[in-house]
Amino acid sequence: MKTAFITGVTGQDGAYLAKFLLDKGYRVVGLVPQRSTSSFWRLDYFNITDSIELVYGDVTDLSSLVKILRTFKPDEVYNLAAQSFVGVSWDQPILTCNVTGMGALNVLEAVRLTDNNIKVYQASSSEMFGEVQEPIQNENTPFYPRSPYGVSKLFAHWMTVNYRESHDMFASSGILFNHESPLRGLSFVTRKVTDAVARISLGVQDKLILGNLNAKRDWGFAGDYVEAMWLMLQHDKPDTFVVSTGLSHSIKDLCDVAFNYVGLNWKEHVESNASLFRPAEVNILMGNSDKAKETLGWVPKTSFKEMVEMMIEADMKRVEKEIAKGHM
Ligand code: NAP
Ligand code: G4F
Repeated sequence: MKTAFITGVTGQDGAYLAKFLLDKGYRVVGLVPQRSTSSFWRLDYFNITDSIELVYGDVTDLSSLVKILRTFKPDEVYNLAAQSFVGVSWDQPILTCNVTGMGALNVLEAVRLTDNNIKVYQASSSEMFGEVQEPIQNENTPFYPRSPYGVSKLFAHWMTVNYRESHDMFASSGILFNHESPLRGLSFVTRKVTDAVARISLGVQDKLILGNLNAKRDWGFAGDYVEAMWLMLQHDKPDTFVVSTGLSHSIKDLCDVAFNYVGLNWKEHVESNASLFRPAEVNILMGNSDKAKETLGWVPKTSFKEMVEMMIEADMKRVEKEIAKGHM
């Protein structure tokens, strides 16, 4: 039986990946930072909390990582831990760089010090493309990050490449474009929209205040994307892969699809407020994942519309339960 160690196991991707690996027969060990905000609701969603061996530790604490690797001797490490909200990265640039950037280096260093045969997956991001240098981004597109988060992810990405080349480690970097699900955090725009659509259609909210409605993203489904992470570590050599759908939609398109699903007109409910604009925006992202398709056999299965509708269905159920409990 293979053992996988996942940092960020309590996050969106961590939960989908843990479920995916458990279904494949893996022993799954998950890192849990010891602080009051940690919650297992996403693992509970799949009913897998008790199937994972949860251990306290923190990616900013190298010693905790070394101890865990020595204890559990994993075959594969998936570094998903991050301060992953781009907007907050301007308010907490140092924390973001410590967790998202240095945290990744700590994971690589822990593997090098413990057993450099362990395969490592680094969760890189399309935010590294930032102010895009080519209309469609692939593995050869130059990077131009626009946020402290994007800069810290670029540091982590290049460290992954460097450990691959310097220490002969199996360290792969997945440059994943935005991916969403019913387990997405409420601060991200897709979930903010689908949650509001549920509340507005159930009569407990009227307006939705967003920031820049013209930004465009290449949005996929998290459940599809975790398979690509796993495939990267099953490949015969470590490498860098873009994972995307190849289609880009604006926030307006997102609102249109989401409000339409419940028979509402988004223009009657959505307002744009400049206070929610970012200091430096990533205006458009659109990825080319041909390399992942040709090398790993990976293709996205879920359409943008299916993904948005899945999120609204989940939010409707959750908000209905909240209303029934009188929590509104
Ligand atoms: P997420 O839901 O925000 O999950 C982040 C995880 O990191 C949480 O489990 C969080 O724990 C954990 N974490 C935060 N600080 C930590 C620390 N100091 N030590 C250990 N764990 C810590 O993010 P996600 O959407 O699942 O994304 C997974 C990874 O992929 C992240 O690295 C993200 O930057 C990257 N990524 C995401 C996307 C996307 O569209 N989702 C695209 C490209 C790349 P708590 O629950 O306790 O806060
Ligand atoms: O949903 P977002 O916050 O995601 P963003 O910034 O693209 O980052 C996500 O995807 C990255 C991959 O490219 C990940 F690496 C990262 O960890 C995260 O998962 O914002 C998407 C767009 C932005 O252009 C933002 O300005 O939506 C725009 N937006 C407009 N109004 C808003 C809002 N974003 C948020 N969060 N909230 C708004 O009210």
